[in-house]
Amino acid sequence: MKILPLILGMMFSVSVLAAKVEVDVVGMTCGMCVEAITKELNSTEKAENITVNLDDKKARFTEVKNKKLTDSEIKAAIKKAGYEAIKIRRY
Ligand SMILES: [Cu+2]
Repeated sequence: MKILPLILGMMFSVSVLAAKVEVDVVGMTCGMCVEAITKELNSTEKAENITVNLDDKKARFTEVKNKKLTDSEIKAAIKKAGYEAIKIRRY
């Protein structure tokens, strides 16, 4: 049984999976807030599948493959849009 290459292959494919990120944002109240935040996250060119939800006040996105968007970059982008990122989760 060639189990080792299989395990290594699985580990590799997990490591290159883009992280999903969820950010709690303070201050957004309407659709224009949603647009502003989406635009700033998009302009980092390190986030994709961006969704900003007004109901739960969260921004969600996946990191572009092999491009790590750090917590401080996320906070800076949200701040640039005029809001504050208070909690960042990766999973
Ligand atoms: Cu607004």
